[in-house]
Amino acid sequence: MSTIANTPNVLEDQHILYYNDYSVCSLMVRASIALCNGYTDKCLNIDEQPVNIHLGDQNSEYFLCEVNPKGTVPVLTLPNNIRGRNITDSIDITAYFGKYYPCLYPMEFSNEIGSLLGELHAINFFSLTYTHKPQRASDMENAVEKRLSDPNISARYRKALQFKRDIIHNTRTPALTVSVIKDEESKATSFLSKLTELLEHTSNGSSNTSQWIFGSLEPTALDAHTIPFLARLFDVGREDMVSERLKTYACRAFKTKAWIDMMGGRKTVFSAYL
Ligand SMILES: N[C@@H](CCC(=O)N[C@@H](CS)C(=O)NCC(=O)O)C(=O)O
Repeated sequence: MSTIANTPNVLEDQHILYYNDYSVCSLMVRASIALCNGYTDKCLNIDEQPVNIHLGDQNSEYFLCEVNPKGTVPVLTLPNNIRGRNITDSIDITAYFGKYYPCLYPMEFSNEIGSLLGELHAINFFSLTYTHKPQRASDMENAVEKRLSDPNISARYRKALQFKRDIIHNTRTPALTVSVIKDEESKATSFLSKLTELLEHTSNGSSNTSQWIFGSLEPTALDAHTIPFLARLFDVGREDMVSERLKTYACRAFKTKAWIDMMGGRKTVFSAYL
């Protein structure tokens, strides 16, 4: 896997998508394109660059100082190297893709999609994923501390690493306490029950055979973000949180060529934390 050490060569109209195969938010944005390919004739030039977040590539000087100070993936850079305009959040990246893939936000559902995506991303995925793997948080802290212990790093890099360390302290380590995990589970349950209702509404008493949440012919942004989330819940043994209706929905989605090609048989969680 590549290390993010140097400024990549970028074509004029090219976007770069920094991602990781085991990052649920990266899978959400990649699914936004993968599921919708074939439903657009517009072309989006994207160079997909893997970032090995388990080896710490997101903590490199280049990544923290030039790509994303939060040291997270996914990140989308815009064409012509517009500095300081990288998109560093998966909801915003999918919204940007919506200009090229209108099926992601059909007009009649776009408000509901926005509000449900907000609800999904208010869930701390870290709490649900690493519930029984607290070493993930300490591994992250140690990786940053190790880089900070090098006396020869530049002042800007030291500052960036200290900022990243604060993020880990504030958002990762506390996410694994019993009470926070409980809160995140109940947020997830509430989100999932809304999806079950929507799917029941779509399939009940109508001849609609669409496989997607809103019964549309094409997948929306809500499908693109929900499918990786469900895959993640299954991978960490949380299938008991998922209704039968949602399981049927997920199984159908996992059989699409787009999903199979994107996942290449991988789980959504890095093997060391399974
Ligand atoms: N709100 C962000 C969250 C991004 C995020 O937390 N990414 C995780 C992977 S899913 C990451 O990069 N973790 C590595 C790290 O924090 O060092 C989004 O939706 O894109």
